[in-house]
Amino acid sequence: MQQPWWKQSIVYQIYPRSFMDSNGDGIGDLNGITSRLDYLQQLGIDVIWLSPVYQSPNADNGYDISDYEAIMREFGSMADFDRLLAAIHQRGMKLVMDLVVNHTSDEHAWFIESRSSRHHPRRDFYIWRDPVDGHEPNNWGSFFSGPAWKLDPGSGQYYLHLFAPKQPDLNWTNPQVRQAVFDMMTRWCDKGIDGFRMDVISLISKPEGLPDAPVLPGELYGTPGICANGPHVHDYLQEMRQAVLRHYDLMTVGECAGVTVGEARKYANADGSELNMVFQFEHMSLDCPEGFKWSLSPLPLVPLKENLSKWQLELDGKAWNSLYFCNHDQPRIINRLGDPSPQYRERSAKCIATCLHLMQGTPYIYQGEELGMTNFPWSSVEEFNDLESINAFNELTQKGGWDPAVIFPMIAHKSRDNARTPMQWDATPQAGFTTGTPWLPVNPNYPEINAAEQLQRPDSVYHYYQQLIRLRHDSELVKYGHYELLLAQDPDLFVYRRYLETKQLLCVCNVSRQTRQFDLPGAFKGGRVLIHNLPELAAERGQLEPYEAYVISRTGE
Ligand code: TEU
Ligand code: CA
Repeated sequence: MQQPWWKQSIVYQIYPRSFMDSNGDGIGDLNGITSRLDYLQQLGIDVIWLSPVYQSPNADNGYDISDYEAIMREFGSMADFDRLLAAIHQRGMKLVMDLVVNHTSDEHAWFIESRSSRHHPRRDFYIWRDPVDGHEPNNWGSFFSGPAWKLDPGSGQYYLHLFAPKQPDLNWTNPQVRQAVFDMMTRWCDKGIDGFRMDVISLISKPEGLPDAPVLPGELYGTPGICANGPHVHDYLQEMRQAVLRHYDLMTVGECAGVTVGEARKYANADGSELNMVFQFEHMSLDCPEGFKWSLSPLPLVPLKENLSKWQLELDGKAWNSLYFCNHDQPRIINRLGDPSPQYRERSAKCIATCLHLMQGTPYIYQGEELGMTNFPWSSVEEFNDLESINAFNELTQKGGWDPAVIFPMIAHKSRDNARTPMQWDATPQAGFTTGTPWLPVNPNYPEINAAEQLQRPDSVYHYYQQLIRLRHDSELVKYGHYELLLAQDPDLFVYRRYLETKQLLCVCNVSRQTRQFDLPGAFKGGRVLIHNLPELAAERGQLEPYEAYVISRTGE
């Protein structure tokens, strides 16, 4: 059976602000991306996902859009965009755009009109409510601290914002809102883009009657997570499929905060009625005990294996997985699951990549992940740009009773800004990202960790990713094989089997600093080693070095 291209693709996410600055203003831009396409082509990726490049006042770095059909001034022009798209297509790659339609910016024309009067025809484009006893209409908090409602003095009503006050939520129950979004999407599709990554699409349908939400431990407000997988979300996505998606050959991935495996089977149903795949969050929450994001606990391997294995098994044949550890909202994975010390940084980066890239699903690589980039050594809250980190620090110290000296390192460890420091291209000043002053500081480790150095060194993390990508492209087994976890309770080893007809492979990763004993199962003795992150060590020697990883294959009768 002919499989769709997005099941055979590896996606590379670009955060445009931090990728490459072409004009020295310290801000990455579209021409900068165009100038680095050869690097991506050489890596071997198929699809580029661009975080938002639309007009935005940048309260949340482009996730607050004031005009869906214009390019952010700092990033360039529509002509620059057209050139970028053409250059991507010329190289046989595809482009997926970020679609942020749970909310707009408060500077979007729709919101300006909506706010202008209770009687404006666009009033109902957003979610307005009267005060209740002089207070917010319910107890919901924002994902970015504080209440999820803001009073508009002009009309005396509150509007809902699950994220920042500058990100008012669209009212998806209004058919005119849906039509306006679908029309906008159609215009982008007609331009020739190849798909959408849909920002917090699981939140667009709010629960009937907007009831109070449970207050999680350590929180001050009801959880906005109550909006996940709401009553009409699947109706809206099916409508979107009919109105827009089915007319084009697209890849669609829904960012689905709060999604369960059961819900994912609907969003990403193999019948093609909604989206192609979702980003789930469960595996990235395992180092957030009781939902407390800022915890310093490491990602625990046994629950991580259990979780990823559940998704592998329960979506197989019914939906399709996305595979990711890194994006612009997540701190660097080496600092969560690997070891950033010089001794093990590269080896653990390769080990973690092996765990992920041998699974069934579409892998996502976030810029710099292919170099083993690490968290930034933050020393004060003034260095942060991200509103989530800044607001959390202020709220937790001012209202939450936290000692700043205790909470600061926790926020520094999990801050989204860790992923947003500039891409490290070479060892020249500012890592070759800009000739000016970068909008966020470059990680001081750029003289050791940078693309130029890794491109000329055959055993670099970059070349290991290149090999993992090639492995998937060349193998039906890697792409479509079934999955079975072995040694589920082992606290150090992540070992799984993939099988398809008579072919099978074993992925063996020691995700620890321990040297471990490991006997290769008999069926794989004499098998072919497909990839190995240590040179010249026999897979059959009965032992695994710290962070050693390899994949071995076997074709049976
Ligand atoms: O993120 C939504 C989301 O649920 C979280 O990952 C969020 O970033 C935060 O960590 C909640 O505590 C998406 C985008 O990826 C993110 O960059 C945006 O800030 C957000 O939506 C709002 O558009
Ligand atoms: Ca620039």
